[in-house]
This record gives sequence, C-alpha cells and structure tokens, in this order.
Amino acid sequence: MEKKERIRSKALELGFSKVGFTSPEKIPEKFLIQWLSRRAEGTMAYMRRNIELRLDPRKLFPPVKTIISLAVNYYPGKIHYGKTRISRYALGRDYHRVLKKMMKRLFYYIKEEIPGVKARFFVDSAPVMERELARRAGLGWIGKNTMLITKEYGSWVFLGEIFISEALPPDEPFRKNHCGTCSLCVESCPTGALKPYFLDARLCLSYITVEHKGEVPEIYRLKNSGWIFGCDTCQEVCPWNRRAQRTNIKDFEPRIPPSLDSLPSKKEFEKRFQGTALKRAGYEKIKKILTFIK
Ligand code: B12
Repeated sequence: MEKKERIRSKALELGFSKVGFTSPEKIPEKFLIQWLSRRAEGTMAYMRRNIELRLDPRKLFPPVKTIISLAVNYYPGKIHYGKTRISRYALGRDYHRVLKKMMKRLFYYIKEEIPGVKARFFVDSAPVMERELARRAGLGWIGKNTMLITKEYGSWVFLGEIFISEALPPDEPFRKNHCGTCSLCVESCPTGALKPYFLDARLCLSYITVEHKGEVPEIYRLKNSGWIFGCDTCQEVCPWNRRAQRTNIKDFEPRIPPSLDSLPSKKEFEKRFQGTALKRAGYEKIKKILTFIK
C-alpha cells in the first residue's frame, strides 16, 4: 500500500468517517469577499482578520505541500425535543476537543510514517476555509444551505485538516452538486437567513444563539422557533440527511438533554454542561437567550 493509502486507513481506523487529500492551492476569493462585503459576518470580527491566510493555505503554513481533509460523522440519532431545542452538534462532548484528540493521534502516525515531516492540524478556529478544502479533497459538495454534504453521512459531519510538508498525490475533487432543484433548506430557514449558497449570519439562529455579541437581535424574538443553542433546520429538511447513520464516536453521544426550559444556577450550569459547546459559549449567553423563551 502506498503512503497515502496507509494514512487513509489509519484515519478510518481512528474513527474518521471520510478522508481526502488535496494540494494547497489558493481558494477562489469570490465567495468570502462577497460574503464580507455584505457584512454577513455580523459581530464575528475574526472573519475579517487574516483574509490572506484564509484564502491561501501556504501563507498560513509555508511548508505545506498536502492538506488532509477529515470528516467525522456526529449524527446522534433521533432526538425528541421539548419546547426548546439545542442543536445536535452541541449535545455531545465539545467537538473541538474530540477532533483535536483524534487528529493528534493521526498526526503522530504521520510523523512515524514520514520521518522529519512538518505538520499542523486545525479544527474550526484557524483561518481555514474548511468546507471548500473538503470539497476539493473529494469529501462532498457544498450545498445550498452552505453545508459540506457527503453522500454517506449527509451534512452531519465536522471537519478538520492536517497540513503536511510532504507532497502526496491529491484525490479527485468533488465536482458534482447533488442539490438539484431542491431548495427545502432555503424555504425552511426560520429567519430567511439563507439564499442558495449564501448565508447571512446576522439572521441565522445559530449565529444569534451562539456567536453574536451584544443584545439579542429583534429577529430572535419575532421568529423564535425554539432553538436556544445553534439551529439545525436547514439540515433537518435536507433530503441527503434522511439516511443519516448514527455516529459510532462515543464522545458524540448526547450527554445533555436536548431541551433546557429554565435557567440553572451558574454553578449548576458549569457542572451540567462541563466539556460541551454550551460551556464553551458561556453561562451569560444562554442566560440572555433563555429570557426570550416564554
Ligand atoms: C463562521 C462560521 C459559522 C457562521 C457562518 C456560517 C456560514 N455559512 O458562513 C455561523 C455562526 C452562522 C455558523 C453556523 C453553523 N455552523 Co459554522 N462555521 C463557521 C466557520 C468558523 C467559518 C465559515 C466561513 O468561512 N464562512 C464564510 C463563508 C464565505 O464560507 P463557507 O462557510 O465556506 O460558506 C460558503 C460556501 O458554502 C460558499 N460556497 C458555495 N460554493 C463555493 C465554492 C467555493 C470555491 C467557496 C470558497 C465557497 C463556496 O457559499 C457560502 C457563502 O455564504 C467554519 C469553520 C471554518 N474555519 O471553516 C464553521 C463550520 C462551517 N460550521 C459548522 C457547523 C457544524 C455549523 C452549524 C451546523 C452549527 C449549528 N447546528 O448551529 C451551523 C450551520 C449554519 C449554516 N447553514 O452554515 C461546520 C460545518 C460542517 C459542514 N458539514 O459543513 C464547520 C466547518 C466547523 C467544523 N470544523 O466542523 N458557522
């Protein structure tokens, strides 16, 4: 087996659901620039910083010759929601921690496989266009809901990347788009935040309930659909998610109830949500949002 295939099998053995290889060419700037020019990032000021690095992986990590794109299925199975809803990605252990742990293992394997290799790994927080890199590495296509959609797991996957200094042959990019004429995601978005392939974060419930800084925007009160942390509507309606398979990563099994109808004390919150994305967002955020739930 060649080096690349040995790395791929190791990644699958470690629990990654899909693995692809791509070269570190620049990312077409059109989408990001258009998104920023419409101020769609709202208060996520970090999206305006390091634009050059985001669009050019070589500027982020000059020795990079190959990018390994990794996807992990986190679908937790059928969820029965009460009055309020916490999105599926936040029900298990904080994915940043889980993916970092998995990627570290793969990273050690790669170091053994390629002595002297220089490598860095990223998940979510670095200036990396993770969805486009995943598409280029052949993992899936970018759907109208702006999600990276895989044929096997739908869009219920987290993404991460390992940048390495070794040149390995790239995989075939995913060129086909399987959304066709369907636009259920766009039609179902509770706040009208979605247009095909474009998301105005300022209106998106995921942004409002997790990322937004400052007072809760008016739209949340007007269009409240029960989502109090994240929003899964544009994924729930996607036909590619109908055949989703339950994750086999233990850390992604729900460790908190999917609904939270009253605010616990700060101490209780910290204890109950230890290690989850809710804890990462902080007590004050959830407190603010819950005041809008009647
Ligand atoms: C900022 C951010 C958000 C913002 C803005 C989301 C957005 N659509 O831009 C908010 C807070 C709203 C958000 C919400 C969510 N997020 Co988020 N988020 C990010 C982050 C940090 C950056 C995304 C970004 O660069 N946005 C700017 C736009 C321009 O880029 P884009 O996301 O790639 O989206 C564009 C493409 O789809 C583009 N497009 C279409 N065709 C093409 C072709 C090319 C060449 C390019 C470049 C782009 C492109 O159109 C979109 C423009 O609107 C990434 C992590 C990362 N570093 O990439 C996670 C990430 C995208 N988020 C993720 C998740 C899980 C979510 C939520 C599902 C969480 C939830 N349940 O609430 C929702 C989904 C909402 C949605 N429909 O996007 C995952 C997505 C995994 C996947 N399968 O796609 C990521 C990759 C994190 C991770 N490491 O797993 N997120």
